[in-house]
This record gives sequence, structure tokens and C-alpha cells, in this order.
Amino acid sequence: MHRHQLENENIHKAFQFLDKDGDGFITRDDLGQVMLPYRIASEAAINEIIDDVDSNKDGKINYSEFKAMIKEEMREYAEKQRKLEF
Ligand SMILES: [Ca+2]
Ligand SMILES: [Ca+2]
Repeated sequence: MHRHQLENENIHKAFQFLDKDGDGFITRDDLGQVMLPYRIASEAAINEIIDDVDSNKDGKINYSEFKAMIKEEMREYAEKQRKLEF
């Protein structure tokens, strides 16, 4: 299997995990169910995450917005790793 395919599959799995009611969008409610019980993030932090990632401003995160966020995170991470190497 190609590395790229594996990457997409993992992103899709993460999306499905976060989309608790399975309607194809990650909403505040979905994130709240995942994060609030474990205190991973506060309600304010969740709102911030949604605002950040929600590029078409419909108040929820669709798969392409989610994917764009992950790719951006991975790019930043790779950059940091590269800087450490030099
Ligand atoms: Ca949902
Ligand atoms: Ca959106």
C-alpha cells in the first residue's frame, strides 16, 4: 500500500472517530463528546478549534476542511523536524 493511501485512510478514520453522530460533519457537539469528559479541551477551546478549521464558516467541519487542517499540522511538524536536524 502506498504511503499516501495509508495517510488518507488514517485521516478518514480520525474523522469518523470525531464525528460521533456520523452525519458527515464534526460539530461542537461531536468535539464536546470526545473532549469534555477527558478534559482534553474546554468548551472555549473547542469553539476556537472549530472557528480555526471551519473555512467556509458554516459552523461545522466537513471532511475536506478536516483534511486541510491535518495536512497543515503535518507540514508544520515536518518543518519543525527539519529545523531540528540542522
Ligand atoms: Ca457529527
Ligand atoms: Ca465548514
